[in-house]
Amino acid sequence: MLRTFREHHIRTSELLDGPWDFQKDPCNEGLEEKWYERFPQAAQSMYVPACWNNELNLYDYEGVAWYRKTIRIEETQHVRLIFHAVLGHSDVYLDGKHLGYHYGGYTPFEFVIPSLTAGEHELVVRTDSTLDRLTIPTEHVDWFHYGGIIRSVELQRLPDLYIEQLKIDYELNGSDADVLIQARIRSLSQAELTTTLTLSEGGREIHSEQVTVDAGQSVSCKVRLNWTDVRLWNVGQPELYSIHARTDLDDKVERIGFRRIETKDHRILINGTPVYLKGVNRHEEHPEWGFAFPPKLMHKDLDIILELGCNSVRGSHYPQSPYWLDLLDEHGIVFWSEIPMWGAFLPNETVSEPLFQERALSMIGEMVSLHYHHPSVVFWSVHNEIDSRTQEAYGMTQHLVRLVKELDASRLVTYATMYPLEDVLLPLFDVVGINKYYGWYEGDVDGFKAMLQQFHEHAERMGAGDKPVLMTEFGGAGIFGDVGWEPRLFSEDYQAQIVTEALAIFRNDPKIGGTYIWQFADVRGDLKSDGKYFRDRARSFNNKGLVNEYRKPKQSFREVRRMYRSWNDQT
Ligand code: ADA
Repeated sequence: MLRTFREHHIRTSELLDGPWDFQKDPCNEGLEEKWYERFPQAAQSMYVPACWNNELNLYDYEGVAWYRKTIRIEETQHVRLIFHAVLGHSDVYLDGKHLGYHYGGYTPFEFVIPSLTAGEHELVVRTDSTLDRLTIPTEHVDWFHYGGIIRSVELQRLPDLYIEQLKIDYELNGSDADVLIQARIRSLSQAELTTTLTLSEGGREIHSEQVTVDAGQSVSCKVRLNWTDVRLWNVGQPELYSIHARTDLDDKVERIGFRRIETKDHRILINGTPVYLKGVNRHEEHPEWGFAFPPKLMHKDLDIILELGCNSVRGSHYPQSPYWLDLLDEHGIVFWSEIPMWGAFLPNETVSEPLFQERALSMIGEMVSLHYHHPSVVFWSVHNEIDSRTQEAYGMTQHLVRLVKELDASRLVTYATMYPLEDVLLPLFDVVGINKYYGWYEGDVDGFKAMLQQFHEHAERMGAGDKPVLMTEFGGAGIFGDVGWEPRLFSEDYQAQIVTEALAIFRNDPKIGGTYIWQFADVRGDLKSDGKYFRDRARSFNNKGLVNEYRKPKQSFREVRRMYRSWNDQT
């Protein structure tokens, strides 16, 4: 299931999920040997969506792998193929012809194939999960180097005139909304065609017009409406509106929520009211599924996060599934969305590389377009822990922030810094996130107090003293089941102690607007026996979860639940 609601009532689609033929290509011979025309015999079967690393004998395979699926088309028709997420580089071929290339990992890409003839067709995907110095993330990243087609592949059937995009924007004035609905209708026909575009909300028609589209062209229809007394979406008050666009033979549903986001006095305001963000960092990862995280488990994650008393989640460190965001929309939970630029070991030269920047920009564009209508998304984050002390970082960040603002001026632009006291990027952002691990990687928990005092002074000097500051990462490892009489390193007791002490410090600092504990659940780490990074990751996991990888609570979970539940949502 891709969404919690139906996106189409007229347009038909099917998921190509299930077993595909699979062949790894460790020596990268497939291109030369034209596997896109002649797929090798020895292929094994691989379930889509999945990470191949979860299958036997493929645990640490990083590199090129090929997938093939034969599809049957009953009658000649226009087809839209959507790959909802494939890790790394992907090349897609249909009947031996190259449809296109995509680089990314957590956002969809698509191909429209006009008049695909009735009969059988061979769909081949070449993927490459290799991480290097110019990929995002680069090769040194603190999560497992998974590969594969991690979200569904969808085949939609399109009529001659189809709704290519439905975009909804609004300006709020109190509880009145000036709504702008834009529907782009594209023609796949050789002739001029006319259709009726109808818009409705909650079953009530709100607009109708005739639209004529020239052969092979598209038309953008803009509809402005004034709605009075809209029900506002808020934390814990998930008021949602579904807008249904219909043409004679096609349709599309988008769901929105009305809310206004601002910052004032170091706080995030939603609809004019300050919200203190009680959050966790969540990887969309599980040892059995990797990043191909099934919807059923999203419900469980949500239940646990609600039980914990959270009102916010940071989607560390990549755009998470629309199904997950639907759930957050439906429960009034604030979400932080980010691209997978993970910088703790990112060399400065990489930051200035045009290809690296180009990839970052396209990932931002795709993230914003994927999550645009979710009211839960309050923050767009452009990077995590890059060396934010340098002019190179400043140069790149300016481009990234400018793009986000152009694409969406209604939300807050942010990032997470690991160099709060020397950071030169502060003035570029609406909100600053700080990642620090006193009590774990450095000193003891009390170190937060002095650091924050110095940070606030630094922010003042940089002209950024009025911005909200969120503690976006802090915590320590606790191995599930390791409990005792004294809080030793790696015990549940020690983890619970440093997390709760840190939370108490942050709650007493009026300039801190919220906390995101690192992290919700334990996740697989990237450990190499010959590598120098992440050597402290016992069991090959990052063990800083409040719950373990199977979502069993540690002592820290119970302690944080006690604190988060006793804190007011407002300040
Ligand atoms: C960083 C990083 C996280 C994780 C964490 C840790 O702050 O952003 O992804 O690696 O440190 O556990 O050390």
